[in-house]
Amino acid sequence: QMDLWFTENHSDSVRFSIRVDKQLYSEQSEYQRIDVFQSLEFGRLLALDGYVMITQKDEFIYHDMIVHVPMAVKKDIKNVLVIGAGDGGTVRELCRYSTIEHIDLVEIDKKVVEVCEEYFPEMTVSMHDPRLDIHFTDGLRFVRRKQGEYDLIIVDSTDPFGPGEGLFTPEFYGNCYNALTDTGVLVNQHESPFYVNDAKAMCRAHERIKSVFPVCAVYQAHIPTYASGHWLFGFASKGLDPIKDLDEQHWNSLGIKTRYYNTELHKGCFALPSYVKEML
Ligand code: AG3
Repeated sequence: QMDLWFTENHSDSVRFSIRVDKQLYSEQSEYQRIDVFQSLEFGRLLALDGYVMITQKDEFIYHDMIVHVPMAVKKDIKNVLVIGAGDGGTVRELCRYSTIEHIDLVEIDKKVVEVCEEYFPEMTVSMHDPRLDIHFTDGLRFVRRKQGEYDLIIVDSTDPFGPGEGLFTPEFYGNCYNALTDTGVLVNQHESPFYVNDAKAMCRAHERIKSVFPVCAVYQAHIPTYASGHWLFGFASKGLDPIKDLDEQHWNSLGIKTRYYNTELHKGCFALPSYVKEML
């Protein structure tokens, strides 16, 4: 009986381990270390620089929440910019909307896309959708030259160190503001409020977004394989309100079947624990 474990070092004092059957892939790309494991409980697991990015068992939670929340608030979304997200999960959920005409996916690391196409076929199903243009470049640089053209920007990045660092800077958020239409929405993965270092990163990112966007809200989801299991997303806009502008009837009429998101949960996920509210 093999006893093989994947361990993520959250910090010097917290580790998170998942028993695995075998390691399927491991390589240092130009940007980061990419690992794929096969596990019993979570199916396949993708880690970048040692941190869990997705597992087959719980990726639906993250991708439902990063895509369907903004899509239900603004129903005429046509042009979308996605930054990071090389695993394909976010694009897969976006492509379920026939109203979307075009998606620019900006992923810095081509290797992530290649590895996921091989090991996570259920996540990369839409990576060849005719509406999708993939750009292998730095998202920070890509948004600089964009002006009022996107209805939605989704920042599906790694944590604020390593290749993802630039996607948490004031400059980046300012450029996202400029790249959005007047009714545009920015959604980002907002880190976790629980462990000290994650909470610091979360607060810093939130402060910076708040200094650029008039409407800023934070919503939560339970993601078992991310640090502490309590993960946040940021919703920012030039005016649209994440709850008041939700059109439940409209979204439900689309007939998009989801395993985590629903419009009841949409209203609930913006209600935050008191200790989190105090941090914002
Ligand atoms: N994006 C990474 C979210 C942050 C994970 N951080 C962590 N585990 N410390 C996930 C990519 C899914 N498309």
